Amino acid sequence: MTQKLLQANQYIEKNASSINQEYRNQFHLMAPLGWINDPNGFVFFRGEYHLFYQYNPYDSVWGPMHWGHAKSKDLIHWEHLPVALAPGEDYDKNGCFSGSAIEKDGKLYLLYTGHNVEEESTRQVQCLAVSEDGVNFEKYAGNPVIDERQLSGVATSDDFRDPKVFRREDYYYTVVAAKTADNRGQILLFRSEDLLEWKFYSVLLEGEAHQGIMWECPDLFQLDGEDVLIISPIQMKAEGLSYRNISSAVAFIGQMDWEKGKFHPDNYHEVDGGLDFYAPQTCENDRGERIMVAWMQLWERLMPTNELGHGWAGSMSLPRKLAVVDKHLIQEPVAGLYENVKLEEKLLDKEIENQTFELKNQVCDQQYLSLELDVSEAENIQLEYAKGSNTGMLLSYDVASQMVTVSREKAGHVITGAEEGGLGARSIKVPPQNHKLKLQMVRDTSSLEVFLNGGKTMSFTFFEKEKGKDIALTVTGKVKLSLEGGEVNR
Ligand code: DQQ
Repeated sequence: MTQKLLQANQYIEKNASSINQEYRNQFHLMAPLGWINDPNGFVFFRGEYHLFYQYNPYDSVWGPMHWGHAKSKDLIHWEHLPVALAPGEDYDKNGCFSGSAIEKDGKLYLLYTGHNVEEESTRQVQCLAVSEDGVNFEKYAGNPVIDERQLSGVATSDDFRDPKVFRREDYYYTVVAAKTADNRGQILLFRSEDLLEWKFYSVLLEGEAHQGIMWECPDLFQLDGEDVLIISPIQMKAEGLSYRNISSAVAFIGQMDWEKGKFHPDNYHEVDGGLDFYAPQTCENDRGERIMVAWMQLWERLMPTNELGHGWAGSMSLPRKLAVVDKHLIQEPVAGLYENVKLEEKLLDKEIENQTFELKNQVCDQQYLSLELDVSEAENIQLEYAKGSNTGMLLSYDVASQMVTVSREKAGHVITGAEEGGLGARSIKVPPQNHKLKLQMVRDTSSLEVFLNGGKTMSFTFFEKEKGKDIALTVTGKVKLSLEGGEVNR
C-alpha cells in the first residue's frame, strides 16, 4: 500500500467512530466518514457487487478525490473495504476522479481520471489500476493510458474525464466526457484490445447549447433492444417540469452505429424527478440485469451534516433495476430491498372521502411502503409522511393535471442551492394506470425515494429537526387506498 493510501486508511480507522450518527442512512452506502460523491467502478465481480465512490476522507466537503470502496451481496448490506485509490502520482496528483471497473483474465481493472491542476489550466488523463483480489489495487506503470496523444484535434484535456469501460465483441471500449470549444457536452469513444493501448474511435454524441455546458459521467449500454446513453449535464436548461436542478442526469435512448461510432437518439429524458440524484452509473449482474446507482445529492447544495459539523456528507441512492419501455428508462427497487422487508398489510381498499385520515406512529427510520390509490373519484390527495407538529415530507397528487409533487419545504433543515429562486419541491406528470396511482416509498434516515407508476422515480434527502412519526392523507373527493409496508432490515 502506498504512503497516501496507508494514511487515508489509518485516518478512517482512527476517526470514523467520532462522527455524529443522527442522520446516517443504514441500508444505503455511505462513507465511514468524510465526503462522498459519484459512484465509481460499479461492477459484479466474483459473485458480489463492488461499488467505489469519489471520496474525501479528511473532511465533509469535496477535496482531494480518493476512491472509497465497499462490496455487497444484496445491494442493501454493505461491507466497507480499504480505500482503493489515493491521488499523488505525477498523472493524478490532484485527484483520482470518476471512472469505472471491468474484469479481465480474473483481475479487476479500474479506469479512472487523473486530475492535475497546472499553472494555467487543468489536465485530465485516463489511468488504469489493477487488482488480483478485488481489494488491493496497483496503479499501472504505463499511466496515463489515454491523454493528449489520442485527443489531438478532437478536444482538450482541460475537461476530459469519467471513463466508463465495457467490452463489446473483440474489443474494450470506453466512453469519456469532454466538451466542445463552445462549451457543449461531448462524449468521446475510445477502443482497445487489451485495456492498455487505446485509440480514439469517434465523437459519439455532442450536446446542444441548452443541454448543459459540460456532460459528466457517461454510461453506455444495451437494454431491451435499445442503446442507452446516460450522462450528467452541468447546468442543463429547465424545460417545463424537467431539468430543474442546477445539474441533471439524463438518459438518451436510441441506436448505436458501431461502424461509425455514432449514437442516434430517438428520445431523451431526465432520469430522476427529485432534488437529489446525480452521476448515476450502471453495472450488469450475473442474471443479466442492469442495475443503476447514483450519488443522492447535487452540486452547490448546502449539506446540513457538514454545516452541523457531523463529520460526513453524502450518500448513494438505492440501487435500482432498469428496463426500457417505449423509449423510456424505467426503474424499480432492486430485489434485495424486498428480500429485507417483512411486509405487513396496513389497509385494504380503505375508502377516504373529503377528510384527513391519520395513521399514527406508523413511521420508522428504515421503511418501505407501498400504496395503491384508486383515484377515479378523487380530485386531490395530500400525503404527509413523517408528520410531526407542522413538519414532514409532503407528497401530493392533482388528478386533473396528473401531477405528483414532492416537497421537503417543511421537512427540517432548509437546504439551499444554486437553483434560481431556490428549490424545495419538484413535480412530475404521472398518469394513473387503470385509475390507480401506485407509489412505493423507500425511506432511510435522511432520504426518501419514491417509485411511481410506469417506473418514474423522485429522490430526496431531508434532515428532520423533530422526528415525525405519523402519516396523514387528506383527500378531496374520494379514494380507495391499500397500503402495505414494513421496516427494512439493516
Ligand atoms: N465528479 C468527479 C468528476 C466528475 C464529477 C470529481 C461529477 O470526475 O465529472 O469528483 O460529479
